[in-house]
Amino acid sequence: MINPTRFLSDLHHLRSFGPAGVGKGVVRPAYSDADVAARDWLAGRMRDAGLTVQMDGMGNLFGLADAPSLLMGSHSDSQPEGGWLDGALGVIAALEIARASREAGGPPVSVVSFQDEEGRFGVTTGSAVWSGHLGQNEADVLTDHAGVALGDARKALGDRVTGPVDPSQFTGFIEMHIEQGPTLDKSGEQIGVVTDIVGIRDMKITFDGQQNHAGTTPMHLRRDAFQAVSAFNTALNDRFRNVVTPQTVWTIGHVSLHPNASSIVPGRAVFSMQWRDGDSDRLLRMEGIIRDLAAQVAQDRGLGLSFGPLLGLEPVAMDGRLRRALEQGAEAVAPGNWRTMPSGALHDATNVSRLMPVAMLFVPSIDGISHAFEEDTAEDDLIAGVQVLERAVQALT
Ligand code: HGY
Ligand code: MN
Ligand code: MN
Ligand code: MN
Repeated sequence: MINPTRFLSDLHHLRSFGPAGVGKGVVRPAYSDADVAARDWLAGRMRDAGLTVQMDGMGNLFGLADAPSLLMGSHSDSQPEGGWLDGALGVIAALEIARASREAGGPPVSVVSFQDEEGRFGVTTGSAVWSGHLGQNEADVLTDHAGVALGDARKALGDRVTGPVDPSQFTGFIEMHIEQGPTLDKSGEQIGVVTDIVGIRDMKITFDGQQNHAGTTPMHLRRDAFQAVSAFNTALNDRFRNVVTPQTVWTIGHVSLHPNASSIVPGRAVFSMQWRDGDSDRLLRMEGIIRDLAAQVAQDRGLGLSFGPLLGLEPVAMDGRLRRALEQGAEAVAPGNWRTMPSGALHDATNVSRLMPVAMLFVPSIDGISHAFEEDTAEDDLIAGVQVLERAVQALT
């Protein structure tokens, strides 16, 4: 039987690594001191649970049960301003299931905390490398917004790295997560069983203009890199209108201006362009529009233009057998009070689906808020989710 007190106690303990303030979220980006310290603590909890600890070169942390086993988990890194449950919930829920199953003489369950799911260096880079979607050499040259290379950042792992972890020992992967959107919170349902996960594209774009004096340079002579970003964004929303659906989303979430001073016409703007949809063809059409429009804006304004590497993941469907086990568990724990739903957020399960069957379970996010310090979920819902996992694991053996 799962132990809700032990589960909640560990979940709150993980929150103490990189705390943003009392009762708030966390600041625990991949390879930060807080992230590495959290992995050390998690490794100890895995050992306490009788699991064999291994860490691969990316910092993906595994607690291994006897093979073959089911793998469960998520990630313990956070966004630069992250909630306390995003990723952490799936890792601690997996730990509780592994412990409970072992105590009851049940099926072996292994646990994982993937590294850099939140994309300090790209898109879900830890599980992307483990699954073979991204080569280690390709990953190592990816840089964060400060220009730090992943290959340098991961040196923070030191001698914790034990070596590669063979995926063939796992029979499937189940990831529990908060929904991170408003659907369950609005409907009042307690559980979401995921049908599929959206696809994503992410690319840095750079406009190079002419840095100049903000007082003396007439407007018509400027080659202002920020004005170009602004014009691009406005025109993009218009150009997308006939291509997108209500489920399509796109975001410019990071802009860096050089030299970023009030009295200087910005000479350079580097910004992130991210877009998501459940249809790969639509993602491709959007890419074409982005590239064409950026080229047009650059040409009209006499600016240089360059694109960074196009990162991305395809949409994926969940495995039918694992999904049915979660659905039966949901009906037993929350009769008539659950639904099936797609995921608009990305998850490590997308990468892991290259290696084995995967499925995902959601619990509600209060007010649909995530990737923000306010992110939270009712305790009853957290526990209900772990109870669904427990039933699913029993049904799968
Ligand atoms: O952005 C995402 O969907 C994920 O939380 N990294
Ligand atoms: Mn997450
Ligand atoms: Mn996230
Ligand atoms: Mn001056």
